[in-house]
Amino acid sequence: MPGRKLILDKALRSVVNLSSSKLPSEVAKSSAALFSALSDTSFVLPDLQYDYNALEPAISAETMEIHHSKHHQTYVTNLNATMEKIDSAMSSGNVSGTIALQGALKFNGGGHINHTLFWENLAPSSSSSSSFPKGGPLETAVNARFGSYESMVAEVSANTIAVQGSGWGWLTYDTKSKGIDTIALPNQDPLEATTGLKPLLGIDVWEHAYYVDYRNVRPNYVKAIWDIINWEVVEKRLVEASK
Ligand code: MN3
Repeated sequence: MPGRKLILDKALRSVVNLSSSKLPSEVAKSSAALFSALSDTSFVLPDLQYDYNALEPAISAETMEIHHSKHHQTYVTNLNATMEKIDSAMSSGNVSGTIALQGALKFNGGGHINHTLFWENLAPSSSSSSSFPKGGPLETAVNARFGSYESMVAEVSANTIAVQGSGWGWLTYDTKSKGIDTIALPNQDPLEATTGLKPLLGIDVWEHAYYVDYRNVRPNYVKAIWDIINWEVVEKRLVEASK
C-alpha cells in the first residue's frame, strides 16, 4: 500500500541517514524489493489445510487446484490492485473515483473472504471433523431452528441449489435473535458485510466450483458436499459468534 510504503520509505531513509537521491544503489535496490514485496503481500492466497485430492470423490483434485490456485488467486490479485487504486483515489481526495471502485472491492474482497471461509469449511470425509457433532451447541441450534440435522441439510441445500446464476448458500448466525438460519446471496456478496449475519458455513455454487466434476448438475454437487463439511469449524464459528 502506498501509505505503508511511504512510512517505510521514511523509516529506511532515516536509518541510512541519506536522502533518496543519495541512497547507495544496493540499499535502494533492497528497499525497492522490500516495498514491492510488501505491496504484493497485502493479501495472500491462504494455504489449504489438506491436499488438493483430499476431498475426493466429492470434489476432485482438478477442481480444487483450479478453484484455489486460479480462481481464488485471481480474487486476491484483483483485490490488491483495487486496494492500491482506492488508496490512490482517497489520498488525492477523489471521492468520485473512490466510489467508483466500491463494486470491484465488493466483488474481489468478497471473493477472497468467501473462499477463505470455504476452504476452512471443508475436510476429508475420512477425518473426524466431518462427522456432525452430537450433544454440543451446534446440534442444539440446528434442532431449535430446523428440527433435525436432516431437515437442516434439506433446507440449506434447497436454498443453495436455487441461487440464480452464481452465488453462495449460507448457514448463518444472527447475533440479535441468537439463532441460526439459512440464506443465499448472489455473486461474491460477503455475508457479514452485506447482511450483518455471521457466517457458519458457506457453499460456493459458482459453476467453477463443480463443473469439472458434475457438469451442469448443481444438485449432485450440493448433495455430495455434505460428506466433506468440517463441522468442527462450523461449531467453533457458532461458539465464537454467540459469545
Ligand atoms: Mn469459487
